[in-house]
Amino acid sequence: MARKASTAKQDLAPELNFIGGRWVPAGGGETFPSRSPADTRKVVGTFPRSSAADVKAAVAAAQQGFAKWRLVPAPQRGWMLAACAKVLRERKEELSNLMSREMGKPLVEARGDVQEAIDCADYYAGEGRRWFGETTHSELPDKFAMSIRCPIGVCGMIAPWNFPVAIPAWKIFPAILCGNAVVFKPAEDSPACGAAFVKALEDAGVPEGVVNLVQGFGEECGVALVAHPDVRVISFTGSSETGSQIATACGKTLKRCSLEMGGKNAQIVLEDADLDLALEGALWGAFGTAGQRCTATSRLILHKKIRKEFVKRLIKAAGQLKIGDPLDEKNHYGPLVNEQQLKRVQRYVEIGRKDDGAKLVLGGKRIMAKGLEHGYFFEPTIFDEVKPNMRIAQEEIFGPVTAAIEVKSFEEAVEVLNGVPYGLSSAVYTRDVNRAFRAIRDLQAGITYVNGPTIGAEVHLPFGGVKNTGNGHREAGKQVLDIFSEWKSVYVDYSGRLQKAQIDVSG
Ligand code: UN1
Repeated sequence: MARKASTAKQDLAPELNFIGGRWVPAGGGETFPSRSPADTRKVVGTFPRSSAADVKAAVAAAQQGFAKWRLVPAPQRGWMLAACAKVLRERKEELSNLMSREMGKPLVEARGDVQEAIDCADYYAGEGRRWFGETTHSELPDKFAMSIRCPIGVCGMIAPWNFPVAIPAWKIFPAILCGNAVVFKPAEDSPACGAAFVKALEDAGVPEGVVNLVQGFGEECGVALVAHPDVRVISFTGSSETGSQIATACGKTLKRCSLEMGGKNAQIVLEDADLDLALEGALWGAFGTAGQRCTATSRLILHKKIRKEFVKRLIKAAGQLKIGDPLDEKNHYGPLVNEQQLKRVQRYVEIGRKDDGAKLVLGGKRIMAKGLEHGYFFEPTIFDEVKPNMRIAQEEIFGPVTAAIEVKSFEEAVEVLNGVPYGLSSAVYTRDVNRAFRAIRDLQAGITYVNGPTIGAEVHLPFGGVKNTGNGHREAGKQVLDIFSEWKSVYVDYSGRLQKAQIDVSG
């Protein structure tokens, strides 16, 4: 394989793979372009189109990296994360700018994305000194017992484009804190962000082989990563369909697999809610990031006493949102990420209008205004009089589309919120503390907000969902350490004789 020397430090996002501490092209020499969704004539960069052979090389490099890294004391691994936080902080503006150009989220949100990665590095840097196990008493005399966390090996990270720095950070920082090595495949819609993130880690001093990067497409290199026998853990964020295929493949090679998938999140607004607050929450939750968050508010469950008023005010406020160039700070949101997403959103608008028979009360169209016609911009879209079983109220759309559903009571609101196959985020707006706590107890979701929108999870709390949203794991928080480490129980017998557990002591 022709190998280029490592790139200069000032190169923000090298257009190469990163394997064993070197920036290299794909073995087959193939490439693919990353285009700006705000103007597809603009190419952000050209990245390696990797194959199974590249994955093999990256896994081999990761195994070598792992052999040394696992022996570095956890607090020192934490220091490395502190160094990563510093470099990310220094590059925040450049990274945010690149992100807005590459995947289209507005600059202010791109800064938030990079900040989430910085927060993550800071948090897990501290966890390096809290890599605790437990000590306990043996049932036998002169015997010591404890449990310790151990690294696992090579972890494959398959990340989405919608949080192209934050989500890789959620996955990679805790994994390497636990002493593992990583092969990271960014989404094909955000390769530049993936490369820039890995470059920051390299420049922070992460040793060679510990973090490896393979660019390309799911079918060509993602599948190979999942199938590789030396990869012990797969962490995936994306659609439930792909997640299910990954879980099946991981089952065959008995890999641990952590899946973070779809959502159909709802905000409940009860009749006693502060409507101004609920309105701001709905606007941000439904249309922030053009609705392209797995936590986005794609349903509004509204008490019948306030539905008409709330929808009227939402139409007015959403109608005033500015959509356009994500680098222009006056705009509220930018384009959808690609043509496929645009078509998906258009298809769901048709389904909502025709098949479902819901009432389209705002938007519903691609924006073709002058200057925006080369991008995938879409109007803020609201459906009213939606019934809970309609497809637009059941299936994930991933765009600036929300569906208003009327309910008669708190109990019905809970039932409607729970009546979908997903369970990631949920929100309830009420001034009644009793109903707030009942919602916390009864809503089937991994996250519940009281008087706040469905988006905006913080890195030191567990993140994930129930039902088809996940497979029982949680990212972020200290809970993610259970994905990236193995527990070992240790017994030290200092009696100098054979002691038989369950036999020498009987109750
Ligand atoms: C995602 O969309 O996959 O809670 C993650 C939020 C963000 C993370 C979203 N902090 O909205």
